[in-house]
Amino acid sequence: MKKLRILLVLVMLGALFVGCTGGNTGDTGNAGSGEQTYQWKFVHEEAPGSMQDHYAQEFKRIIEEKSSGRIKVDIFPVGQLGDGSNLVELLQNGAVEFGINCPGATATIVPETNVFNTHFLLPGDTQKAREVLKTSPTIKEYINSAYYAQNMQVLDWFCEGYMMWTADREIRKPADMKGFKIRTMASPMIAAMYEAYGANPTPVPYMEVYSSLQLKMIDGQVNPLFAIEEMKFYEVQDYLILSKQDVFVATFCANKNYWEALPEDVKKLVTDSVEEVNEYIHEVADDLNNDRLEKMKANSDIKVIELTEEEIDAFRQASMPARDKFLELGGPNAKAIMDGLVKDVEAVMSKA
Ligand code: 6CS
Repeated sequence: MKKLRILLVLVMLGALFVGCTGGNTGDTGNAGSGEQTYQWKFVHEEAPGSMQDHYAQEFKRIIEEKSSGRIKVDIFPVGQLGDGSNLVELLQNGAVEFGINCPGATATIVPETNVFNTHFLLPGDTQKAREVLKTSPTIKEYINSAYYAQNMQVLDWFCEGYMMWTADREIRKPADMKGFKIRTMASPMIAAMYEAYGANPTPVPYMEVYSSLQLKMIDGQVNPLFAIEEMKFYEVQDYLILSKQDVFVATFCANKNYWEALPEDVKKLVTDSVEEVNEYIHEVADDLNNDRLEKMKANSDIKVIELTEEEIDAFRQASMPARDKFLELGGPNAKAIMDGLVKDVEAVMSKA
């Protein structure tokens, strides 16, 4: 079934880009890579207007401008070519050249990324979390290489905001989560975290979360504020809990073989553009999430719950034993990754 779906997408892509080979649309005839033109497919896992879409649109704008039109980027949001895990496969097998994915979608393909599904690990301040993603030697050494082994070249890491709960009930302490059917992305590490609170984590594809909430097949879900607003989850939930137990981390990657075959000048255009997009995305992240929170408050009667430090701390304590699950799941370097990331976070937090 999965193979059939990939085949269908490949046929669709072939029809869309008939005449193009491997994302290069041709050479005008002069020697050197300077005349080569490119048409790239860029997939992401979210709706138009989302954080990932902002990232993709800004990347397209900058690189098309920097390359004076030699490079064209076509963006495919979630649903057009599949959902999160389908998109990772398209990127791995080179059917698309570039894509954004997250540790929910790569949890079984690159198990090392499950470290980002650990609660209360990255700093609670999103700008500090961003600094960890930018500077962490552990990510470079172990996680980027794990992506590489799966045919993906990591180009950037960024964070989209805190993960927050929506629910059909008030949740202030782990005991309130007993038996709570929370929709999560399909990661055994995420499942272990919610099981530690006594909840019943249930994976559901992103595009089916709204209807599953509406039909009461699940009791709640977890996502950043911008996503809760744009996917309209708040319409079918009574409570929004500002829980902040983890931040949503995203990875921008190229297909490894495609990346390696690109001329150095084109790679540089990409890496220069990525540096600018990383700045941009972290500037818009907090505003986008805050604006969407205000929009939800204005457009619904959802009850917003701000947890106190003590209430958050009770979840922190309850989550700690579940960290060990990463040692089982996170591949041969799991311990080095967990210990290293804890140290990298401490290094960022100890700066003034
Ligand atoms: O919950 C999910 O499945 C999705 N949430 C976001 C914010 N991005 C992509 C992911 O698939």
